[in-house]
Amino acid sequence: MDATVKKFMDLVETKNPSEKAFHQAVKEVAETILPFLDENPKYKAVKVFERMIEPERVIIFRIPWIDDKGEVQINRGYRIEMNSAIGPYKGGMRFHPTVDLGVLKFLAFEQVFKNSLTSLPLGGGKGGSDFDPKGKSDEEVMRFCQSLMTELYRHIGPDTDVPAGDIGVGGREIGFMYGQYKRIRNEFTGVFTGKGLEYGGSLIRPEATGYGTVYFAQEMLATINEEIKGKSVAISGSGNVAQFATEKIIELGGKVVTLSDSSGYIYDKDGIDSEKLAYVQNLKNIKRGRIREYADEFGAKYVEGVSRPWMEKCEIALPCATENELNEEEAKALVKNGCICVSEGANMPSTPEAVEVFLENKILYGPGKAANAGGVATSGLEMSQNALRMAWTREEVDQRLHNIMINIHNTCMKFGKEGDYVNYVKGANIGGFVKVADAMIAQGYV
Ligand code: NDP
Ligand code: 2IT
Repeated sequence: MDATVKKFMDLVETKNPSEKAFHQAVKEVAETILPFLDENPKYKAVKVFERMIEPERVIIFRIPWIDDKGEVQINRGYRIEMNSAIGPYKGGMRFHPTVDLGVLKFLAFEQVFKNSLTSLPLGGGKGGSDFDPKGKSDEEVMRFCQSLMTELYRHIGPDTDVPAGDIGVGGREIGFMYGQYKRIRNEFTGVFTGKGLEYGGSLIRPEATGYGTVYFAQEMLATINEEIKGKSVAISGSGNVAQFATEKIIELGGKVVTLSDSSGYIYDKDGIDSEKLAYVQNLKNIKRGRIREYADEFGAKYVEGVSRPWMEKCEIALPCATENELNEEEAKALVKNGCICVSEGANMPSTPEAVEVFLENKILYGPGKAANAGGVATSGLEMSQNALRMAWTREEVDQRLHNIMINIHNTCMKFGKEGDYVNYVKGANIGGFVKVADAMIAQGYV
């Protein structure tokens, strides 16, 4: 490790012990930002980067609720208000048993750069709970969401902090949290994004992260005169992001051969078509079943206990499940099997060693903070529509989303070009950093 990065990381690790995911996210950014600071001393002198790794505010709270058996349950709630230099805190809520302070700080930190890349006025935040929605009844989820919001309402607002969905938080959970906020505050306002269409949601927001990840892949492929049409695509996950990445790949003439959940993955040599995707959406969103059932229904291969489909042959890989779901060995297998493009729908799905393999082999690699920014960008568009008290058409929102992804790609090209190769990691980190850093300098030591 470079000595400057090591010194910086020693400080981060000492100050934030046992926050491994946060260390990983900061280190990845530090590797490109610290050299950039040496070339641009105006940022270094006022310690902008040192300030950016310190959240503006962290809220941790108790969430008591009663389960269907009448027993008291206690979860922990969080909201990390990371950076508001360029707009209100913005970022999703995650409900998953692995949620802790370090995970949410990594996500909030990434969100600051991602939101800046969208070119919309969005600061960075993230929140959630160690609550596991799996196996809970709708009533239990509602009681939990209401208890969470009974505390969180005092910290958020349409011009302060605007949460949205993430793992384990979809339309159902957002509805319950929004309802409780409105009830307590007596305000009908755009305090959440990802809302239902009936109460202020935006068309295309559910599709946006998956579509955006594919639009970003399209842009990367165009730089080497390639396209999605006719290519085999491996996708992990089968939730919101994976479903709509699949939908867009099908529309563009690619062939999706894998999907997964935390129990295993399916490989369908014939490809997942629209009809099979509709089955997955019903299975996952309505029945809340397991991906194994897809294999039973369509006679595809199912690998139990392996959630990561990366040893299967593909030309494009879209990791759309969770962090660190693609390691060095899997990255090497992807490259060896002819994969030319990795576009990350998930946040930090590739380990640092895997990223190294992609960069060394000079394949197209779009890191999450650029490639999955379409979700939060469309959240920004939902906020604009709420402020205008208007709703744009599906075509209009999709067009704006597409243009934002093209712009993010251009920003990455601008800051990431290394000869013939585009280092999108460097491009996204520096491209995201500059706007936030300039705003922080303009606002003084706050
Ligand atoms: P969902 O909850 O809708 O889906 C998550 C999927 O990933 C499920 O198939 C789930 O399987 C699987 N998964 C989750 N955790 C694990 C794990 N630890 N190991 C293996 N599989 C796992 O979430 P989203 O689709 O919204 O989010 C997916 C990723 O995309 C996350 O990294 C999220 O941060 C990122 N993202 C999401 C955005 C959004 O707008 N929703 C925007 C930008 C990024 P199972 O059902 O078995 O749990
Ligand atoms: O990681 C992310 O960008 C999200 N989960 C979406 C955040 C948002 O506010 O739409």
